[in-house]
Amino acid sequence: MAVTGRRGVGRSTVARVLARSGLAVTTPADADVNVHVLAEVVKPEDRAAIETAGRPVLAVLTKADLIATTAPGRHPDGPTSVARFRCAQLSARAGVPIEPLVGILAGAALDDASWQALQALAGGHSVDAAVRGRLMVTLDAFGIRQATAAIRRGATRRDVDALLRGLSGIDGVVDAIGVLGAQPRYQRVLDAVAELETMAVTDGRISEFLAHDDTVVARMEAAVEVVEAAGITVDGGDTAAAHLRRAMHWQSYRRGPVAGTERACGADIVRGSLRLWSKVGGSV
Ligand SMILES: Nc1nc2c(ncn2[C@@H]2O[C@H](COP(=O)(O)OP(=O)(O)OP(=O)(O)O)[C@@H](O)[C@H]2O)c(=O)[nH]1
Ligand SMILES: [Mg+2]
Repeated sequence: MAVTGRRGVGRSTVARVLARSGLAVTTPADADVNVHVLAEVVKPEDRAAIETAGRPVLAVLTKADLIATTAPGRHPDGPTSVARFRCAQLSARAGVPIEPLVGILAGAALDDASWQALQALAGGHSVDAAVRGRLMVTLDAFGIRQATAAIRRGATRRDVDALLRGLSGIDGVVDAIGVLGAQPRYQRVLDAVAELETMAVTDGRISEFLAHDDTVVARMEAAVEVVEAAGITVDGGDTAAAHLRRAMHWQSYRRGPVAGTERACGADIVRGSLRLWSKVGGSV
């Protein structure tokens, strides 16, 4: 994916945490999905960037912690509920759904010095200005407040790492990218298969690769991601009966009135399911 957005909105932080989550961050020229980073507002240039992207765009409202800390009142649905509400409001202006993110909290686990400082703060002790300054950079006021409150409730270091990660919203962002990326990723698989099929005519190793169990199952998995991104559930059972049932279901699906990609997905799911079925000893 490519990470886009206005200067200073938090692009570098978002790119860093996405890379750490195992996603490939690349230039706009060869990305499948754009992650457009917003902070606080949707400006006309944001709309323009989203509309002219020419590919799926996920808008991310980062610095969601600043919204949580500046909005007045109590937040009965959790500290990031204000940010989620703001995302829903801004979404109409942006023209796409928006996921909230606290980029700084999605990063690495706490180091020893930060953990000790948070424990001290939670216990009502003071910490030296340099350490406190560093905590402000890595967690900001929101992260510090959430972490110290959790420690006072008895949270362990591992609990606090998990809490901060949960509050960051990174998992929601990664899932949403997975959904948007499913179709372009599958298209890449189809393009590669078409090219390999041409090469396989003169190279037996390539036809073996294409016919290999792992290849057939990988094609099915890419196809499953596409149909699941479209909101269709695929039976994930791994018994012979489940594989056969899935094969039959998708065989009738692909014969129905469906578009080209869906037909191709159906074919890949049928082929993968039958291969898995024969591997677990299924027979007619
Ligand atoms: N509170 C808070 N601060 C953040 C968050 N994400 C980034 N920042 C801070 O915002 C500032 C800018 O973040 P960057 O990620 O460098 O932003 P950028 O868009 O790459 O900026 P430029 O490259 O200068 O255009 C830094 O001081 C970050 O620490 C966040 O989720 N919450
Ligand atoms: Mg930057």
